[in-house]
Amino acid sequence: MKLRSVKITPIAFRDPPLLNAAGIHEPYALRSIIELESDTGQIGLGESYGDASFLRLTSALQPSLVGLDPFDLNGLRARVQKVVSGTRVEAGAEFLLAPGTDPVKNAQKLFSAFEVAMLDMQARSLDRPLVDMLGGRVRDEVPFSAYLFFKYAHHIDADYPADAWGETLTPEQLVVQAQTMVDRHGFGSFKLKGGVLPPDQELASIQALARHFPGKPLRIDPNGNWSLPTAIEMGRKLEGLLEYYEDPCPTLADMAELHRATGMPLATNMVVTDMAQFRENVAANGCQIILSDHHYWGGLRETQLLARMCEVFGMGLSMHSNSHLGISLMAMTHLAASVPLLSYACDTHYPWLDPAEEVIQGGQLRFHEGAIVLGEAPGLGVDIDQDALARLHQQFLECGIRSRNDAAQMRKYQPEWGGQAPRF
Ligand code: GKR
Ligand code: MG
Repeated sequence: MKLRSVKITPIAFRDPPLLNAAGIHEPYALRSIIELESDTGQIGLGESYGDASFLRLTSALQPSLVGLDPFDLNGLRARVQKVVSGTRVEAGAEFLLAPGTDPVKNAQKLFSAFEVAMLDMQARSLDRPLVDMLGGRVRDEVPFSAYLFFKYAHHIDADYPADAWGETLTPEQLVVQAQTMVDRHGFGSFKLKGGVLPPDQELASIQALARHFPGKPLRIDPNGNWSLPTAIEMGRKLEGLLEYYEDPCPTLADMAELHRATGMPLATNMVVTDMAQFRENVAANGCQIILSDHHYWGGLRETQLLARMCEVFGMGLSMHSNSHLGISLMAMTHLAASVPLLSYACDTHYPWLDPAEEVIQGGQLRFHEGAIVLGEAPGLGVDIDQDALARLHQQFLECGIRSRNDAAQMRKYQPEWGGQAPRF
């Protein structure tokens, strides 16, 4: 079996005005959809970043993949290395919320995007679920948490009607948002995207969640937007309320100091994003929980390796997420189902997806009591809706966004927005 065609389609989908440390989401989020086809008619699917610099890399790689055996992942790696070493590293986004926007991760991002599609093809050719290419499942259901955001009611500049969620800027509104997530999807734990409002208002929001959902695990993630003194002060006030405290301050040294000062379990998807940082983290004992993301950790198998490393060093593991569609959700699910150590429910932005914007056949995937249940369908278990893909590609061509920039978007609301971190 050889790859006969490699198609990469950039798409844009509607994204709500969610607030974060960098600013605010733009009206459209970008992704790329990868479709491989073999000379035997087998397909393989992938989903990854859709910003201009990533698309340049995928286009550079594309011709060298035709003729490759889909089982030859080392062949993929060699081709990725060739493309990445010949590419000038472009400046990253103004404010890095996650390494997904960091060009330093080009090789890992590029390999991962195509590794998933090749594993999907391998699995389909064997009529097995993708998880079987990863050693088989250790669980049938992968739990996700409700990912809560402060948000505005509508975008300042969208060419479509406001979403149905409305505004969330107060603890009361946040509880309503959380309850809606539970009613719709059955989530049993909650993550609040913080670093947005003054810290005491975010504390009040966590306290309101704790009152409304007694005993349910809670987390807050200020994306490094709190200084060390603020993070220590807030940590003391949050004492007993959190299952973990995610990336409150921006550096590994700060996280280590915070852990020494508070003893709280700290999680990260910002200061441990590769094995070199993993090693530094072990030495510093900065973070005790690593939030993996196969899109920038170098693929599904590299993330399994990370999981093993976490086990060896007695750390916890869960998953980070950016705005994404169902192909990514299923890749995360197959991976998480294969990993013995999955200490916490995974993050996902998926509930924020407008159901009309999904690219897979049958529409949006459903959570069952907060989990995605893994079936027996071959590969990732999803197929592309070609009409939806064409529509979302057209939306990409027309939306005008080519690289995510939450700070520039925020300046449309607040022209003086600086975006420096830590802000509090
Ligand atoms: O999409 O606003 C967002 C998130 O803040 C995202 O960019 C982060 O990467 O979800 C992320 C996180 O956990 O840090
Ligand atoms: Mg995070």
